[in-house]
Amino acid sequence: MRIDILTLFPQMFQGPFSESIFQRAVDRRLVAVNIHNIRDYTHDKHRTVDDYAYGGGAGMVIKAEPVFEAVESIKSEAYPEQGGRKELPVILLTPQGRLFCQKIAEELSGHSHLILICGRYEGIDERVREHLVTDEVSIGDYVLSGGELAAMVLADVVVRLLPGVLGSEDSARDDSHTTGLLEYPQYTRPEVYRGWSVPEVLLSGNHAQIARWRRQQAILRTLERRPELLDKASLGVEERTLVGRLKKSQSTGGGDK
Ligand code: 9D3
Repeated sequence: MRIDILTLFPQMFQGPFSESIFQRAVDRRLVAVNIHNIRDYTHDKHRTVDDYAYGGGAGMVIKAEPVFEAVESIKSEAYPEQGGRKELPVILLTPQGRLFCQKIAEELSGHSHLILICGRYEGIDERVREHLVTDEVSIGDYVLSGGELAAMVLADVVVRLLPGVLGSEDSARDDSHTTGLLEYPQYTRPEVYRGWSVPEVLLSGNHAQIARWRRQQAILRTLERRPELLDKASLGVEERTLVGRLKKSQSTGGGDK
């Protein structure tokens, strides 16, 4: 997969993408990430990327022109034989976008090329949205200073899904967003730390019992912290009955595990 990121702050991308899993994917040519400074696509002496809003109001708006030229130049370079006219996701990171989740990441991981545009200031000229962008994504209901961190989150989540990126160790792990449950508690040595012991069952060597305990803990933890996840989680018949019973004891003020 190829990911091109358009930003006014290219330096922000230095650290996060040199992290282990991501860098390993780049080294193994499973993904190529190119960071582009929107300012490099201006033509005027002052390299102007933003301007006042028509109609007035505080704050600056990112100009359409350098953003269009950046996307068109990336497409022309990548697909010269099609005259740069290739349909691929051009995603604007914006608080107004659809809420990012594992499902959207899976959808995006099916494309061979993504272009991400990071917004800043009070916004971006609406013509970019209307005539260039194919998709708008937000990473959550909180206020970031710009789309850069959101683009990094999206890229990280998507790249992890590419075939061959995760070692068998990682991918075999039943992580919360594939089982639909939160993870079970984990322990490592020492067996007793400051008087706090590791649950007996984990030391038993009884693998069936351990698996059952972990599954039960995952369900319990999900019920306590993210009950809405249980509606979509894939649970067995007995597990559903267990959840039903636990919910009842919760509502009768059980407080008991
Ligand atoms: C001060 C401007 N705000 C007026 C209500 C709106 C606003 C615009 C741009 C608030 C934040 C931002 C910068 N954030 C993003 O560009 C952004 C974002 C976010 O803030 N939260 C979650 N996901 C994303 S994706 C891009």
